[in-house]
Amino acid sequence: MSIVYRSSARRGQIWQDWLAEHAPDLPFYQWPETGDPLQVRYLVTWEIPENLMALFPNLEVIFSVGAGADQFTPAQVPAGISVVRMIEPGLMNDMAAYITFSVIGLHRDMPRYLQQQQQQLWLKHEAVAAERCHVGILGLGNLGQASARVLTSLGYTCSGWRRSEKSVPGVSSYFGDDQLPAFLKQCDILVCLLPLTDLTRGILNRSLFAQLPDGAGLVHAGRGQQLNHQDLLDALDSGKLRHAVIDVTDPEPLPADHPFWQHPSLWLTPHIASETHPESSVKVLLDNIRRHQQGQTMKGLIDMQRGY
Ligand code: NDP
Ligand code: OXD
Repeated sequence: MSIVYRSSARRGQIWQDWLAEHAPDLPFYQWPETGDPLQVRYLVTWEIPENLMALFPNLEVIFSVGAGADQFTPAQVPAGISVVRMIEPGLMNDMAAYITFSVIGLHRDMPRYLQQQQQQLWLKHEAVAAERCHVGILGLGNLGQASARVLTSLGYTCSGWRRSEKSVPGVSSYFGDDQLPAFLKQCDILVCLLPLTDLTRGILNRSLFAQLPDGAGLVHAGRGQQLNHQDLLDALDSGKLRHAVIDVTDPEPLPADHPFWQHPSLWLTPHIASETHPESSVKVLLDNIRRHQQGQTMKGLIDMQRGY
């Protein structure tokens, strides 16, 4: 029974060394090495290789190296193969830090102060207390909840929107499409941490922006295809939205002449909000493999029909 890993060599080496010590019964190969293909039960990858089952006829589980698994289409995943995404503390902490940095930046008017610096202008603006700044998180899953925990600890008033009717302490929860308008109308800063599915593709659009308070901020770290670029530009240019922090786009990277690069009301980062940490994630991988070997449910199992 072996693992094949097909992603960054640096992380792969750290995993290989750690697994050699803690799970010597599980041979680990870095692609293009595979060992005996008939022994491969676990594939860790960002993209599914062509002819998957011809390569590894006894494969049982595909692990995404990231938190998202939208890069795998149902057609690519043969029947009977489980797909698991990464839920690990390093990713969660880094995302919470990115979202917190962005929310504080918008709440504390940093885009305006940075502009004032360019103008050599020393001018204070009235500050709004954190409790009066309402942050709404689209997608109250692992990363959304990790972000909400840090934001509420700093005094922000947080709410979240998700599909299932599960509440989170300290966060007002809204569920499903019916409750989306009520959720949106109180968001001074809207954060998107939704997975990409058929239901969330294009969700950040003109009609959604229209339901936010005038002058709201946007922080988008979900997936590029969730955002309509022209609708965002229109909302920023009209003042409907005051500022946006965008970590994910479609395509990535954007072409050189894309207006996001130069827009004064937009901060753009190159999909760096969060990344799987080699040291913490390998423990999660091994825990999941042991669960699988013992017939237990793995953490982060994807429902391919639901899309996340
Ligand atoms: P989770 O699956 O834990 O959370 C997803 C959340 O979205 C859940 O709360 C889910 O609701 C909600 N949701 C999904 N579809 C809908 C819908 N149609 N309507 C309402 N709510 C919905 O995922 P994570 O928190 O781990 O990750 C979220 C996403 O963050 C990833 O899929 C990826 O796209 C992105 N990401 C971005 C990174 C970056 O660097 N920019 C890094 C890592 C991830 P429910 O709880 O009811 O299931
Ligand atoms: C992920 C990502 O899904 O980096 O982990 O976007």
